[in-house]
Amino acid sequence: MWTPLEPDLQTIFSQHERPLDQLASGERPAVVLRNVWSPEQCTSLVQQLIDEELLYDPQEPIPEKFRPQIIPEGYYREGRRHMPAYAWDTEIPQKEKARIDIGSSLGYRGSNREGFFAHSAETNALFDRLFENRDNPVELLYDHLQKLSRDKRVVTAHEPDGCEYGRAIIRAHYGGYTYKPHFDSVRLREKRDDYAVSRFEHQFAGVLVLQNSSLGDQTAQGILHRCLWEPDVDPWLKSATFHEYAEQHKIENVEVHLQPGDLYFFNTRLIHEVPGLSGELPRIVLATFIGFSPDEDEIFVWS
Ligand SMILES: O=C(O)CCC(=O)C(=O)O
Ligand SMILES: [Fe+2]
Repeated sequence: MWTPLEPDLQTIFSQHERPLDQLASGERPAVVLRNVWSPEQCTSLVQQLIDEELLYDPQEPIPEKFRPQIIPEGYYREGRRHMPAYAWDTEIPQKEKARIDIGSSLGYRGSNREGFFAHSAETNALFDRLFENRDNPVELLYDHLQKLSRDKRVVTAHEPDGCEYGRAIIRAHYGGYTYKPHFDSVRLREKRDDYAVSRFEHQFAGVLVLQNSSLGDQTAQGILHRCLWEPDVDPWLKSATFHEYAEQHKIENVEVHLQPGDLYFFNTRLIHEVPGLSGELPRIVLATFIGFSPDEDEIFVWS
């Protein structure tokens, strides 16, 4: 059975000395740390984001000012190209399925280097202000990652000239926004060899759930497939037929069932997805990418 390591650091360390190595090799699908933040802390942060008009209330029509910020499903850019590249060739993205980012996504903004670092500086200032007088979920995430690494230093990703990446991003997924089966890699997918983060051997995601989208007794949850990306999987990802490939090759998967306040880490080279659920509330997460090499002392975190 291919199952996540959980539910807390103590239990995980009693099974594995170095849990991040288990993610790097793909031996385990995820590290899940339950209830690291309370549901009340999650609700209160989401309310503050709505009050400050950084997110919109899903009960209201989409306010005009958010329209230009909407990121359609499947959107990412490659290398220095300024044209959007869609991860999936098949469908025209739908409008109501909206993603709003609070933060600076390298995947979305990285084709303009100067613009990306200027935007990241603004994000980091915004996060300083947002968490000035409240518990800081970004520090919480970095802190747990540091402990999981045992002896490495966890730092916000930066370039040799000192430019800092955004230290985390808050993403809200409205209207059943879906991440179809995909992988993430600055090295292998986005081909950003002009960024320092591309030197790491492994890329992980660290995601804290702030709000679930639920419909009846269902909630939107991520699925990890036991398949580390290789070029031969690409046609299946691009034509959105990965599930057929998985069936043919008997690829296992796990649904990682999370509540607000749960934090999980996984290897983003694993084919993964978050099927959307058009519930009452958007699924909201605090997300990071993580650069990890077994023989490097530093772990880089960005968004
Ligand atoms: O929202 C999530 O849980 C994961 C989204 C995702 O695909 C990623 O962060 O790489
Ligand atoms: Fe992803």
